[in-house]
Amino acid sequence: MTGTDAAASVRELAARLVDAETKRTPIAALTTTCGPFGVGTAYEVQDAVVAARVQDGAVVAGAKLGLTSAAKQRQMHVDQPLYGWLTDHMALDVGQPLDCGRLIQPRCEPEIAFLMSRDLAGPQVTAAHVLAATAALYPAIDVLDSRFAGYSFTLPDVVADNASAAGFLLGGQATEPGGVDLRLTGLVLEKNGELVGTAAGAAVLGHPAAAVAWLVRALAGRGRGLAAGQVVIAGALTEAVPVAPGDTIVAHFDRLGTVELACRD
Ligand code: 0L1
Ligand code: MG
Repeated sequence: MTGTDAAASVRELAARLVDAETKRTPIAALTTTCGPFGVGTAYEVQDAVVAARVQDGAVVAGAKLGLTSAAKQRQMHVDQPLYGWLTDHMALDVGQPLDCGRLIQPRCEPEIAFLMSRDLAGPQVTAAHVLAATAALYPAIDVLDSRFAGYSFTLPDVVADNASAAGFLLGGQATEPGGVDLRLTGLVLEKNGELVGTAAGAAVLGHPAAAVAWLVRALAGRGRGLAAGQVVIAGALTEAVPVAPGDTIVAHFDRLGTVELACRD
């Protein structure tokens, strides 16, 4: 394939994903209908998907990590983390319900969010650098919505699909990172008042800040980094929970506070 053909096919794959999201119509996994492609190509498709949203007026608000816990990797049958991008259009405010009517097959999962106080980039960044560049930590809920029918995909598919990004909510309590050992941060997750998950921060690649450091190093490989003011959600502590109108998800984090999301039509 020539460089021009490859670029056209990246654009074509991205257009299918944008169309699926816009029309709320799931599609078959790209690797089944278009043939296999690698994770490198998948990130190019992801970039094209995000660029299309920016073209429509969205602003990149930060990044998300995915598949950072053994529970999520098992659930999705993959063996490595991934990242995607958050836009301002995905942001939910405290008390704002999730409009399920705009989504295909929404799921929610509890995460720890980092608000960056300064730019951070480079191939040697560690968890310590991440914590030093963090203004505040928040309890967060990641709203996922796979554009693939049956939530069925390979790692390149879900990378191309911008890590199933659909929404994110930060809780109302901001905590300075100094003095909090995020490995030991306990989590209790409830759906409609029933316990559906428990975990500790160490479920996220050993330490949520280490997960963000992995992201920064991965971005460095593509000549990119994080910017001051961006939010990073570091990856789920538990499996994702399917949600429908009428459901309420509450994530209680030790020290970091509680975040609650009501789902409506
Ligand atoms: O946030 C995530 O873990 C993204 C991974 C995508 C797989 C999923 O949709 O659960
Ligand atoms: Mg997530």
